[in-house]
Amino acid sequence: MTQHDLDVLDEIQRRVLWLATRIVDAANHDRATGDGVKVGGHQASSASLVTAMTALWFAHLDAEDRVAVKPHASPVFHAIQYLLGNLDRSYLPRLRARGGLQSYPSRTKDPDEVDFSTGSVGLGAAAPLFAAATRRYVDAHFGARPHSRFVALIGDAELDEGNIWEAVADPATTGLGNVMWLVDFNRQSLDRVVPGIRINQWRGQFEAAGWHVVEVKYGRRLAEAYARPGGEALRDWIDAMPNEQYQSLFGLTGPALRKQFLDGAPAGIADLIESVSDEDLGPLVTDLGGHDLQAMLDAYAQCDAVTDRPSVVFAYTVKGWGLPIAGNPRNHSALLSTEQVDALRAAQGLTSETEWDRLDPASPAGIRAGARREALSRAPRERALGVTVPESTGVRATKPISTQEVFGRVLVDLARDREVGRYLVTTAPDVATSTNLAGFINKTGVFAPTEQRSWTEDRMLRWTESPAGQHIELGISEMNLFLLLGQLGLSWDLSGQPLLPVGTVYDPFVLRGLDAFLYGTYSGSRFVVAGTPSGITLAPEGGAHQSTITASVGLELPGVTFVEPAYAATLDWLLCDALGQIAGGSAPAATAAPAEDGAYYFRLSTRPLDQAPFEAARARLGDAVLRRQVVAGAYRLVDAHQAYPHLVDAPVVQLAASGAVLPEVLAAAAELADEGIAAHVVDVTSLDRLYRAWQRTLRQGVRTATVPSVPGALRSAFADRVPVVTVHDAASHAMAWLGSAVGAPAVPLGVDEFGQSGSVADLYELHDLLPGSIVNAALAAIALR
Ligand SMILES: Cc1ncc(C[n+]2csc(CCOP(=O)(O)OP(=O)(O)O)c2C)c(N)n1
Ligand SMILES: [Mg+2]
Repeated sequence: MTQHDLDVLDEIQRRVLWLATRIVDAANHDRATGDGVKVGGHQASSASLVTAMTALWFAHLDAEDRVAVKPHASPVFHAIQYLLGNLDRSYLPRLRARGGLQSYPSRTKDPDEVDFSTGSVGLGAAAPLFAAATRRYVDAHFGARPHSRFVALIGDAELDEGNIWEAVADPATTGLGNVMWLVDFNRQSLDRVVPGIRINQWRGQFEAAGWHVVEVKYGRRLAEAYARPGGEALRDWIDAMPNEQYQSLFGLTGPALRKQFLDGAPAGIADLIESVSDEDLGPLVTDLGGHDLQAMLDAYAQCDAVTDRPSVVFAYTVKGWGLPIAGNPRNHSALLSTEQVDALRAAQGLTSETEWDRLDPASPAGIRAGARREALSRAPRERALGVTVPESTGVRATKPISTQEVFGRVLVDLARDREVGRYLVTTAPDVATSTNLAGFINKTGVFAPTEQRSWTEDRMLRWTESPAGQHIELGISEMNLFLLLGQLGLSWDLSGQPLLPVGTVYDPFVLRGLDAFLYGTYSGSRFVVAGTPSGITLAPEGGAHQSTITASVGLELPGVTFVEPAYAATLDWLLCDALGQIAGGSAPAATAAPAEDGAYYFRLSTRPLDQAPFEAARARLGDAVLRRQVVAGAYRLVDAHQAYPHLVDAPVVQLAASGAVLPEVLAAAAELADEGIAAHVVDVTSLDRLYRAWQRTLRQGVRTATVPSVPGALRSAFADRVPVVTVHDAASHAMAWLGSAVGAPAVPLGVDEFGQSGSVADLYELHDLLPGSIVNAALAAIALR
């Protein structure tokens, strides 16, 4: 770069710093929220990345590159988008306001184009790595896309998050030469100056994982001082200085700064800086590479040159760079005073009339911005896959079968489908075989970037690894599972190829990856995940492997549709429907519900269930009606009045249940019939869809001050105002609301304590899930009426 170009970039970065600072300032000082809650924002964390980000957007990135921006630098991102002409000026004073700029970059909520959402530190950092792994998969299966670089801008304290190291260590992310992480190495976290000197540890960890490491430590001024006679000693002293001492220099000037700098220094250092004036000493000793545009551009070029492994750049920066709060250990959430903002505005040559202006389009800076806008503009991407997923694979089971087994079979069947098969991609954190993906893997193989020789022959499981494989195996990291699923589900956008991603995980360990699950769905990703096996029905495995709260989690997660089928055909219909929706098909006509725009969570079991009761319901209702009800969330598995016509005038109760416990519920209904009570049995296939349907009508009533109706999905399966017993191999709370929904007392049965090892019958007995308890619960529900 010529000096002229660097001067232009410098002018741009000064404007970026101003806008980012003022965006936060305006949020806090120009708007009255009237609620007494501090608005907040991060001027210091933003300033820290101004140089690196200016260099990226105004001199390095291409249109196809994708960047994750650390959460607290969102004002810098928006300032840059504004200067590029991609964001309307009206948004600038609206950081953290409803409908305005989000506090942290959001794919789904920000007005400008955000590649990766960030916020929960660590996740946004790892996301581009999994996006790059997804691109490698897409290129191998569908032909090479235009080259992209996947960049993450991350805070140095983010490296404390374990998920970072899980991502770096996983074999699925090795060798990704188009990845660059840029660590904003300001040596400060939220609370404190990060103790000691950690760079050597970080470097060692990255290098051990096969990464290329670049350090951008010093700026030009210090580099020149080091080049002078004796300069090496100066460098050694600064290198050896603990973070705490180095950071303390930022608050000092004059003789006090000199004294602090020399505290503990070996003999001779004082002489080396004797000729540096008090005025120049501060700028010299705090001259770090992360604020040197040329040094940053050189570092990016070094990363581009290494194409066989990911790169990480440690850019030494100053938190609060260019602001009066620079380097202050307490600056994380500090806001400049109005006077300080006024001074900064004046120093920019701006006034309150011109403060939000874009760069003058006729100036060299404005011309560069215009050219960069052109260079970075992207073609629109298509989200829909444009294939038709069948409504059913026609899976049939004559013998008792578990939902986990049916899940595996349906996937194998879909893999054979000419249209759909090639878009399926599965992934699991070392539980592919124990969650019944073996059939799919036998059929499609395991993905590896290059052909791998197989050393063993196993007729039951052909673990053939090649670029054609459609299963991506991960190490045991549920974080990585959900991060990868999240990126596979955004492949249409980030890699120009929609996919049908399916992941499996032991249900209790969904919680282990929960924040990454949320991250994916908050980012608008669409995928299927099966939590299997689940509940205390996984009886012998004991309390550490039995999930109880996951049904509630699935029900409550926004952007996720939770389903828990019990019978083969119901799983088949629900899974085909879910994949159909992800492929961009229409919403289930039956429910007249709005199209679901999110992921699907299937909670499954290894308990084989007799399919005969379902076949009886099928004979009674017919496939078309039954399928519609199953997809909408519930159907009447046993209609007591049809099954026991003599009970037509008997007291009525309804037993609602999901999943593995249905045999006990059916047995209870039979016992109740013997006692002269008519018990309908409702198989709740999607608690989530039922709840949403109910909520929709309630909210409609609330918003229009009218009496809510009973939604169709509930009406077709449940009897109005008839007492309910809910039975679930999950926390009893998840289904307890059904009583309210049907307008009758409810007795919720479920698992509200940790489980233990035993047989299914042992544990069902312990948790009141055996038919006898269900019968008693039914009598109680009737009595409560
Ligand atoms: C998972 C998570 N935990 C905690 C926080 C709160 N938090 C936000 S920023 C931050 C410190 C970040 O320090 P660093 O990564 O060094 O960023 P910078 O110094 O650039 O602000 C913390 C603890 C968060 N956003 N996410
Ligand atoms: Mg930091």
